[in-house]
Amino acid sequence: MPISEDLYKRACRVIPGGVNSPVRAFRRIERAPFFVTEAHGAHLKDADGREYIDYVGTWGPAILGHAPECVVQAVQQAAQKGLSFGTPTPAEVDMAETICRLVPSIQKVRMTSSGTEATMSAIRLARGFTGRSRIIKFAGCYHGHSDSLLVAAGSGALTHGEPDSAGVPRDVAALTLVLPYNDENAVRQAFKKYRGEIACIIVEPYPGNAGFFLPRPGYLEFLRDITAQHGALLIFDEVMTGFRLSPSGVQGLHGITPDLTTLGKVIGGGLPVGAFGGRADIMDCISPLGPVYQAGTLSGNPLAMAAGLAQLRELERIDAWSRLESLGARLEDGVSKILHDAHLPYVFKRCGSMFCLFFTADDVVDLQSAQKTDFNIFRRYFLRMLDQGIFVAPSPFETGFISTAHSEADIDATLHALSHAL
Ligand code: HOZ
Repeated sequence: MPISEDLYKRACRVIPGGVNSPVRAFRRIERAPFFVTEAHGAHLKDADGREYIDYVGTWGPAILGHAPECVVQAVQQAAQKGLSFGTPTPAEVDMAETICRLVPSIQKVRMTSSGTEATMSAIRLARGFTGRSRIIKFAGCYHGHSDSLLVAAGSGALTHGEPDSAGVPRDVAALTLVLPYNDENAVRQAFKKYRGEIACIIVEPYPGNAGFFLPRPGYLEFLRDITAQHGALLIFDEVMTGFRLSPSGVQGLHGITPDLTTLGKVIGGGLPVGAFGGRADIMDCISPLGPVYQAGTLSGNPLAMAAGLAQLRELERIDAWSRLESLGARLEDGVSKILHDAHLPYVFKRCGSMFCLFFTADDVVDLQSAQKTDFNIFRRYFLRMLDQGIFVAPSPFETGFISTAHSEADIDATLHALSHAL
């Protein structure tokens, strides 16, 4: 029996569904997942010795590819000096200064250990700052798995059919207003109906957890204006897009200043990290300066800070964003030609190194249109790509990620596989 299959059997006995995060399961594909033993650059190796060109990139953070030397060395050096101190450390000051320099809307920032903690804390802060309870989120956006945000959620919750998780009290969920993304009128109506009650809008500015799609021209600017008009905060969840789509994320591409921003993944360089930050007057409401409580023993952990700082420095040093754009454009050109010749309905969405291939004829602008993607075609495509050594996420509702470690030859091999996968 292949080693991965055996591991999966053992895992299923002791881990729910055999996985520690639902997105890793291949349940909807009706297959056992493969178990990875090592990863370098753009390539994964599984327990059976099979190799894959990887477009999951540990769901975003592997922007320099897996185990980049500069990050591994930084972690090794930090580990020599201690693993966790539970006190302030110099590295977390360096990290905060780096984030504030790269993302001008962030005047102060607090580190967490995951994106979920970052978004959960940002919501609490928005409520504490405004004294209001209701929040707006958009259908299909995923902001981690805290109660207030597991409503019409994307990512694994959508893939496995539980976008409104059991266990979230109805009264908590009722405070989360869910609106369709890209629909300005829905937002206007909500602010009219709940005048003075809405603490914030939280949005993935480029949603990447129901596939990947983009805002209509002016939509993000509209969200900025209407929140300001109504005294509500605008929170950009840039856990996936931050430092990936530009040095200052989507907000840098649009010149928008959100009140708060949530970050993660890339600033951990592969170690568990998140952060939230923004306007100093809002951030100063956090304990010990203010009444909003937020904490974490491992927040600002020295290993994670060392890894994240090494990754951010390297991204700047090599100007990673132009390289990522050129690889993304190469993939997009090739996909367009192949899909056109295959006479299959498709929509390919991409910005820089984030992409998604939908199998639908209609444009994808929100959750509803994303859900028109043909699952049977997706399943066939996924399995045939996998058999040829190409790993894309096992769900039509996830984003593909390219790293600077992908080579032109990797992209061309992927396109070659695609031409045999449809
Ligand atoms: N946002 C990530 C991918 N959609 C979540 C990864 C996970 O849940 O493990």
